[in-house]
Amino acid sequence: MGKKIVILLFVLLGIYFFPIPVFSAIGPICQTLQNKISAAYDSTCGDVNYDPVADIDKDKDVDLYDLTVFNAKAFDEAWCQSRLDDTSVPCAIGPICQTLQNKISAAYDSTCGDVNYDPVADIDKDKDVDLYDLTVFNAKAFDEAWCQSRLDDTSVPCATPPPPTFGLINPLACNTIPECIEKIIGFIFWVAMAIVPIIIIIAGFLFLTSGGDPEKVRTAKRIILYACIGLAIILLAKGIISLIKAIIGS
Ligand SMILES: [Ca+2]
Ligand SMILES: [Ca+2]
Repeated sequence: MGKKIVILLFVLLGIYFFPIPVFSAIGPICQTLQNKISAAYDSTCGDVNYDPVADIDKDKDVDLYDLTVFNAKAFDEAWCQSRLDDTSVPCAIGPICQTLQNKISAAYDSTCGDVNYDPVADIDKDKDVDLYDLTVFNAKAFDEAWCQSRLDDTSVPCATPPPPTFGLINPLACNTIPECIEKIIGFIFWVAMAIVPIIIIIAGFLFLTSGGDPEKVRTAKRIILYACIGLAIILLAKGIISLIKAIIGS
């Protein structure tokens, strides 16, 4: 009789001190919620593993507080279900990050040279706005200071286009229009220097062989005159270029 009472007392004490294994196995719904909290633990809005369902108190992060609240309710399947049903998202994107997001959307899938390419939207400055930029943004979308720093960074990663070249006169090896003009006039000058004496010799020959024919004499005089005028124009053009260069000091 006394032995039975002692055994009964031990059983009652055992139930009193170790009740959980007997009465409180975690249910499947709360298990699901616990798994979500574990997966999202130590994350905040914007993190890849952040899960608004796991953020029990909806304060934009999943931390010890959420776990503590869950542990207190871990055997209340109805409560766990209500948490699973509440898929509201506490994260709200701020106005600065919204501006940046708009820029990324507008420039999405563009590269240097495209009309809609925007260096501000090219977060990693690799000359295109693509999924990588969007992914980096999404991870920081709730960090207004970071978004501002991106908006402030207007540096352009694109290489500056080479100076325009003039294909038609490029054999003269010039890159700018004034340079090209100078080279062309220089070329004409040297051609004229070779041709003018020949023209004058021809005119002189005509003059000598005119035999007093006034028409031939006039022609010879005219050839000499035009050759001299042409030479004067070329000398003048070359002189003007030298003068301009002297004035602008290049
Ligand atoms: Ca929380
Ligand atoms: Ca990029």
